[in-house]
Amino acid sequence: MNAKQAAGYRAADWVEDGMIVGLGTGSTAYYAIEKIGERVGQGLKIKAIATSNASEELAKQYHIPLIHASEVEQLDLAIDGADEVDSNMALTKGGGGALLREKLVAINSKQFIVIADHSKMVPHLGSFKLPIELVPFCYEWTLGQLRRNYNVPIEMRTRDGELYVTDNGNYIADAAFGVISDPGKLSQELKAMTGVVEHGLFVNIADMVVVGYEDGRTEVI
Ligand code: ABF
Repeated sequence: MNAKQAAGYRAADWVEDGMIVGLGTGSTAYYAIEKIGERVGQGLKIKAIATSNASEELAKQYHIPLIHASEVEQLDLAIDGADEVDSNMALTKGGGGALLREKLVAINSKQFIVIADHSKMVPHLGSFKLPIELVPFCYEWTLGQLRRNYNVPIEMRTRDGELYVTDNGNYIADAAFGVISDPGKLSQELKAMTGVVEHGLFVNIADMVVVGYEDGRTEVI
């Protein structure tokens, strides 16, 4: 069992009968969905909302019943990965491009559990480039404003030579801030910018972190 699998499998223990569960995105969330799917196969009765088309397809493979957000007012539990986790449980997310749906699911869940292999635990956020989701309309202007505001390398994410398009039809810029000393302040500044849809800083959103280790151990923070 690898570190991501250990964390993902352990987090599935918090899923109980009757819950509405948010399913995260990424290779760690993959294992949580796998274990939840296994338990659904053994009779666990839940409903779920996926944070990406990829996780939706995976849930369908495991016959995890999916519902639309309009059918519920709140989720009981969301389980998702992260690119970085700092000592205050602030997160960098969005390496997988699903940050907008991930944040909507996380903030509309009674409990948000982050699952991460130990390499994601950092003293300060920022080594991982911060994903910022931009409206396509005149994104060049928004990108220019970001570069002027912060004077750090910010590049548009591409895939196969084209601009990467999120499941929501937006673009992503990845910003190499380096150490982010005040994630809360940066989070508020970015959200105030016209043209910025969302960003990958999750501040004061995580309730718990399940850290996985290569020997299969897990640590709950
Ligand atoms: C997703 O999980 C993203 O927000 C984040 O980028 C990714 C982490 O990837 P992985 O679990 O594959 O390391 O939630």
